[in-house]
Amino acid sequence: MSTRGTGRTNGSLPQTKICQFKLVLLGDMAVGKSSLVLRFVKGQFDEFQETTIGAAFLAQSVCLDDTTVKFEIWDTAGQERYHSLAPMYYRGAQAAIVVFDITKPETFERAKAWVKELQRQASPNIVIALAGNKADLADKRLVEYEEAQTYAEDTGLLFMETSAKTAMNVNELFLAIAKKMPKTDTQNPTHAARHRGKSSNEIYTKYPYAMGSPILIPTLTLEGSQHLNLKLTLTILQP
Ligand SMILES: Nc1nc2c(ncn2[C@@H]2O[C@H](COP(=O)(O)OP(=O)(O)OP(=O)(O)O)[C@@H](O)[C@H]2O)c(=O)[nH]1
Ligand SMILES: [Mg+2]
Repeated sequence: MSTRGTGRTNGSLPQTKICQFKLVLLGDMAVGKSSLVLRFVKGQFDEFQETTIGAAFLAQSVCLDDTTVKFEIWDTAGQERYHSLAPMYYRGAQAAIVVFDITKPETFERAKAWVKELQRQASPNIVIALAGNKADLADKRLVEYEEAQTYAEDTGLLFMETSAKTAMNVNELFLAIAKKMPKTDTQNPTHAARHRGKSSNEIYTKYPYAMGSPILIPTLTLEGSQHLNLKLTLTILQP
């Protein structure tokens, strides 16, 4: 996470503080992960949303008082064959949404397994939210609200039932997560990247240089779409 622009200038209006967090969505296939992201980022819903291959990256911000919370969202693929890729996306994530489908009990069990994996292997203070999606299909419900809520309470998770289709609780879920995120400044590579005018989803690697010489910084640029593309560029800085 990183912040900038804190404080006031000459006693005038407060500047907006910007905090940035990596958030990952996990859950069984077809539970509606991509649909929740599409609803949150673009306000849209697609009945024929295609299954995700690998992972997709999108960004969206929410405003909280004097703070803009920007989420860098990794929407993972739920198909079992992509399971081994998941650590790549939840590693370093400050927040996770684990999604299940309220009409499919097996997806609730899968969600519990994801929560266990996150608790064992993700960052120790990751904020985890559980989303019982497809709440619009209440007549086909097979996971009771109380059951999921009790599990979430016992496990220390945020919990909401959502519907990507009707937009129920979608913004509210991201907002609730944003409220739980720490708003303190931490210097990290993404912070440095933004100050060099680069997009925030870049990974900078340290590179030795001699005083007075140009500094070459190999930069891995992550460009998110349906597929994950990696591009290697060289950033040249004069000291
Ligand atoms: N009724 C209803 N359908 C939904 C909802 N959310 C998603 N769907 C539908 O469920 C199907 C799967 O949605 P996706 O968003 O692709 O699910 P996913 O979890 O991203 O699936 P993978 O990418 O395969 O892991 C699509 O046909 C969506 O239109 C919802 O809230 N209500
Ligand atoms: Mg998807």
